[in-house]
Amino acid sequence: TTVKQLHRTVYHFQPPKHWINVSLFLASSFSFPPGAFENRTIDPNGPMYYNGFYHLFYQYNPKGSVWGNIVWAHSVSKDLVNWEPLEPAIYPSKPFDIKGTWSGSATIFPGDKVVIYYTGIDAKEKQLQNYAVPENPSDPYLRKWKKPKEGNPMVVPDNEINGSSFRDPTTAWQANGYWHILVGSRKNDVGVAYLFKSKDQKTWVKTPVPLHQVPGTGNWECPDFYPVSISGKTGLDTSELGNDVKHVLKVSLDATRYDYYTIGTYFPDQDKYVPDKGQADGWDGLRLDYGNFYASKSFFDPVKHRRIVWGWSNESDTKQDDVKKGWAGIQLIPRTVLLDPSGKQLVQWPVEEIETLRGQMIHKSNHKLETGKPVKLSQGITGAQADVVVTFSIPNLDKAEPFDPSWKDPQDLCFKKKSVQGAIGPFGLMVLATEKLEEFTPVFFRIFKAKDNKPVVLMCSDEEHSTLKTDVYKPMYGGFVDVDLADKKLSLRSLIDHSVVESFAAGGKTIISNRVYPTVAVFEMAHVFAFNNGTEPITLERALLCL
Ligand code: DQQ
Repeated sequence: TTVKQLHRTVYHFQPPKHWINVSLFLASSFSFPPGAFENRTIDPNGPMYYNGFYHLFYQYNPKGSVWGNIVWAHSVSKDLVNWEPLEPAIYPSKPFDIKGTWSGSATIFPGDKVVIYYTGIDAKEKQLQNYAVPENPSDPYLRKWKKPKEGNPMVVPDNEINGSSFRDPTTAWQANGYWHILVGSRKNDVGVAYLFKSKDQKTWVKTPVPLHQVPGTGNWECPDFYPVSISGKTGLDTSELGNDVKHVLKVSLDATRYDYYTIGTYFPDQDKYVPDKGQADGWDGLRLDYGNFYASKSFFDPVKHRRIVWGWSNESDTKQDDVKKGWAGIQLIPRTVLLDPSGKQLVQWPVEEIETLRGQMIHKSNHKLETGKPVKLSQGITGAQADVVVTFSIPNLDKAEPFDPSWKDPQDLCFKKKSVQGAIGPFGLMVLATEKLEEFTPVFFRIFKAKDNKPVVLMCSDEEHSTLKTDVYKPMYGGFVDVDLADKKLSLRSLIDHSVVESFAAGGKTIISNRVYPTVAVFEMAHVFAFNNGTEPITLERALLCL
């Protein structure tokens, strides 16, 4: 017997099947033998560009689709679209990592010297930081890695450090004559990013005070610390400093399983990072993605001078079905990351290479969206794999409902307004939708008006009707979109791929990623609609559907 794969993604990274130059139009209902994808991918590790190849490592269980037996699986690509799987690069083999090789990062030191820092779990379940280097640096694939005796384990937890929450070393950066790395941790409920300094990249000394710590946030996993350019449109290498530079500190909060970041100033001479005024530090902070996205990691791509961030999206299907499907976890489409001109947040956008997958295109323009009358965009084709780009124009902002300043949490607000018709919105897209809307995943906006008449834009996505399955986690997600709507336009791009929807509002200011498991809205039965359920008219100014 074979398992019909309704939900396996086609152009999102999954091991070991790689997607080879497929057009997004690959709608046939293919089947895989059971056990063919016995695996689970989680955190992206050590992404880098080296010697002609992009490398992606990831936390991987080669033995099953639940967490365990963690190794660093390894794939390479020339274009971030077509991936070639290689054998695992790092796996338990030494006393300092015998119980697991957990997350970490790659650094390319001057002279093209590649080093991987990762967390090893020793026989006593203690978390240690180790390093690995290529066995043969001239092998362009960097297939084999060794863990030199000298200098390993590299950093062991001292008395102050909680040895069971001490992991995920960052890429190293240089400042003030030293190399630096962060390691995520906690002191009771205080989230901590420990800072270590080194002259020789091997012997590391902890600074007296951590680079940053925030009470009440719990364990910090997978920290990421990097510069962004204030005035430029290109990404920066990890050691860039200067007047035109701000820094980003991202941490993955174990307690909520979301990736939060702040923008701030790094003071290398004081070993200190201070978030800018107005940047919420902790659970109320900005998120890289307001949906299913965790343990992200960025790297600098020297070829296209961009910083790229990778994030992992977990299944929200039942464990049982994960095992039945034989795979679990995907990597979301890598995104370029830049500082927004406001200086107050980041903007992320799918790497341009993904557009090479675009095949058939359907255009629609200037379409009035009448209240309660959805417009089908995927006429005569499947919407199970698509790249949808739409721009809405909002003729009448005056009619927007007043915004209550006590509405702080966007996700709560999406809930609160769930069955309330608004004036401006809800309007947006319904994706992975059946003709008669038995199943659909809406991604939509509601617009309010603040006291000063400025618009407040809320983005929501509601998984309640995403599947007829009852035992699946179907959250509501929400985020605010910081735009002034001066031109009365709001854009939305959704990347749809069977069980994943990644939606980018206003050019990448706010992002929500969903994992959904339709049972009828599959393959050629899956459609894309634009809709407006608010009382005020909205125009679908432009829609582009690429399959
Ligand atoms: N997953 C890894 C850890 C990391 C966590 C273990 C985040 O290193 O803290 O597989 O998902």
